[in-house]
Amino acid sequence: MHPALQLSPEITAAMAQGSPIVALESTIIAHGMPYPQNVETAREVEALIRREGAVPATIAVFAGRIHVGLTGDELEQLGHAKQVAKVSRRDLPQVLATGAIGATTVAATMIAAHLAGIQVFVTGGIGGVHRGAETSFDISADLLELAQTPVAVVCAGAKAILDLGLTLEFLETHGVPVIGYQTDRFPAFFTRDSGFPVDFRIDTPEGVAKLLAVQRSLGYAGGAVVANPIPEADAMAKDAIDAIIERALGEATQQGVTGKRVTPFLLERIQQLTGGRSLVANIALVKHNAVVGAQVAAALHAQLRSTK
Ligand code: PSU
Ligand code: MN
Repeated sequence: MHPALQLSPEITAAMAQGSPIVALESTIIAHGMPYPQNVETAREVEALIRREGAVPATIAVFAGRIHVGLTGDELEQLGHAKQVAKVSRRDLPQVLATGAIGATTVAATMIAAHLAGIQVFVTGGIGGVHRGAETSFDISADLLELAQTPVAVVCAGAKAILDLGLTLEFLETHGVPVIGYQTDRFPAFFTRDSGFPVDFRIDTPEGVAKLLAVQRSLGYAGGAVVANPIPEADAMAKDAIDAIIERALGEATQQGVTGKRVTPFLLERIQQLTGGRSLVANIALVKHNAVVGAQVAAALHAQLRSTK
């Protein structure tokens, strides 16, 4: 094991037994949802993954180590966001070097998962190409990580705060397959259809696992996006959420928000402007992703075993 990693007893045991493991990020806890729903959701997501027969590995940085599998106390610390750094690829060496507390983004969680040998990762939504990126150059490091690190990310697509068309173009250029799980359409987080198609539709965990196993066997450097739409019953009305996103984007520009603050600013404003309705949807879709991600991890695990 890499010396920067600190595995929890549960993860150590899971690795020794060869159980399927699912990585989870922590920026969604520290900077993506308010307290206490963030910590409650994190615990519920872990429980759902266990119920599906896999082991959850929530990842964050404490005292110079990357923790893989967190204690209840560590989850609580992350939940009270104030002094928690948002850690993407760029930030990881600095936060490890200083010993600060850090919540890992999709990019940094992929790095940690890969170091630990975990191939499936569940989150809510990935970062992407921001609207206006042709002048701001604001493209999430998540996309570049997907291009270079072999971890599959199960998500509900990406929020329409982004330019989803450009996000998909970027992924195509970098050779990252975007799989629609039981859908032909790329989902837009709160809604089931961004207006863009996915590259490949796959309807079963075994089918997804097969594609991932073949991708691995070809020695590709990068990962994959498994886009799992929010359940119909929890989806939001497109017009309502679009208007709120426009308003939040306008405020970000007006207030000169740039760099790593952009995404957390927009997430918080959307939550405020929807009066918490978006948070309910967010929690529902993350839980759904946890179930699908655990099933994919179990299927991948079974396939890799049978081909050994
Ligand atoms: N999108 C969401 N919820 C989130 C994030 C993105 O709908 O919590 C978080 C994830 O951790 C993601 C990060 O990896 O924001 C992307 O930040 P940036 O755009 O600064 O790369
Ligand atoms: Mn950015």
